[in-house]
Amino acid sequence: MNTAQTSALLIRGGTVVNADRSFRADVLCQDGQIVAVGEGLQAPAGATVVDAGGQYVMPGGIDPHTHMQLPFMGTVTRDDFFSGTAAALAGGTTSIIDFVIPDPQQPLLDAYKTWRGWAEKSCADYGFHVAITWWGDSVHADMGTLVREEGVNSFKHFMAYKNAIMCDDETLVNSFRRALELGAMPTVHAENGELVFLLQQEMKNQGITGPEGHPLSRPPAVEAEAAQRAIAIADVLNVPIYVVHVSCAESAEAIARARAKGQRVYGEVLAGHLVVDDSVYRHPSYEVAAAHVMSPPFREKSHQQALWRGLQAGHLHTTATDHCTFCAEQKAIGKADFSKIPNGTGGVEERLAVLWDEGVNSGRLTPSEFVAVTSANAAKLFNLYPRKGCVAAGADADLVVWDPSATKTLSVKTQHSLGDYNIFEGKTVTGVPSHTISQGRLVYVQGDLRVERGSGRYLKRPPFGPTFDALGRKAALAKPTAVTR
Ligand code: URQ
Ligand code: ZN
Ligand code: ZN
Repeated sequence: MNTAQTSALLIRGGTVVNADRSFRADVLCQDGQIVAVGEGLQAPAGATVVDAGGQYVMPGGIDPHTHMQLPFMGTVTRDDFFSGTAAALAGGTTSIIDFVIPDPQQPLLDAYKTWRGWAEKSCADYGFHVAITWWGDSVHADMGTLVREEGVNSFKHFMAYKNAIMCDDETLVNSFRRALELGAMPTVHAENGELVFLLQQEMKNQGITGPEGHPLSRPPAVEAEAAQRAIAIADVLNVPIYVVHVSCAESAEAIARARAKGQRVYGEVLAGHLVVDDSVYRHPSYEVAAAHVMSPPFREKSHQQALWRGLQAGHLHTTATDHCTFCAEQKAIGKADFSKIPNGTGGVEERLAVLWDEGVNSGRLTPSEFVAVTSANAAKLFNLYPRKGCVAAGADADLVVWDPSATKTLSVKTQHSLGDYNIFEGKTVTGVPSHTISQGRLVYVQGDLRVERGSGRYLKRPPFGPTFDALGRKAALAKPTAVTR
């Protein structure tokens, strides 16, 4: 008998924070769901009671951008779906949306089945965006199957990574139009892959082969061109669009301009891009500089204010991590040629603490805005709301009890990720999870991780229908379908 099916959990004495408001309330969970939110709730016999006095009780974080167990640039990321979701839970994130990335010409459904198999070991709930890396009749057909039968309602397009997974405009146009037909959200990695390729050659021709060449080959203009192009294509086709890892002011401004004229464009910001700058690429140690090679690259510091302003203004909507961890020996693949350094950094465990410390403690975000950008908006945009992303009766019992006065120094020495680097190394934050609850079970308690391999569930995300929700997105016609394992 699964104990989660019978034991109750009462979180008492805390302040509940949802995206719309904060209020004093207890939270009662039973059989994996929140069953009551209110003051003075009684604990049923045998219930576990968590004292949340002086703490916040918030929806578990949703990270809409991770790459666990990703085969990429000749190697595979160090975190698999178990270690990566365990790290997420340790940081208060209770759901991830990862990516199925088919090889060009590989049937989408084949790749989807492979990734579903890999993800079986997850210990937190997970969904998949499916990448469109080529175009053909079978892609058109498989997109329909994925939406109608597999609960995929978002399709990713890499505009970078020429000679690998890069989409040309023909693929973008065909796939965006198909997504609109299906009620799915197209998302883009917006960098002009042709320009990146040419600038990489130019750097190397000038004898620049070290990691310092990485940001030089991907300046903000290369990202902004692709962001503007993707937004323009979406505008002509009248399809919503979600831009992942917006890293620079120019892209944020392009999104703001489009939204100001009523276009449905949504933006995602990585925790890393909010606090790490491009000085890392000039570090004398190859290992340190290479550890920070990810795309789009960490930018000159002034871009960070534009990203914070975007989150505050509401034209950037979600935060993520793009958790994609490679260790030093893997990063060494590019020792003689920076364009071969596997792109990716970690952060799935640190995202909430970094956003709280830099966002709420600084006064940039209210606690409710923190919940919006770490959980609720991702749930709404990818049609998991209100099952996920809010503390309310009927929602999944995915919660984080947040101690706003506890401090922690983020470090590779204490992280749960299997990566061997931490891009937030040495950063001392105030405000960390004291408890994480997943499916109504205590999975993290004051540093003690109590995860169960394979306990995570695949999240089916229905397509959007013809009506609109609070974010201007087409709200789900169908209720989120039952949980499947
Ligand atoms: O581009 C991505 O999002 C994947 C391949 C992770 N790597 C990265 O550098 N962002
Ligand atoms: Zn990307
Ligand atoms: Zn990514």
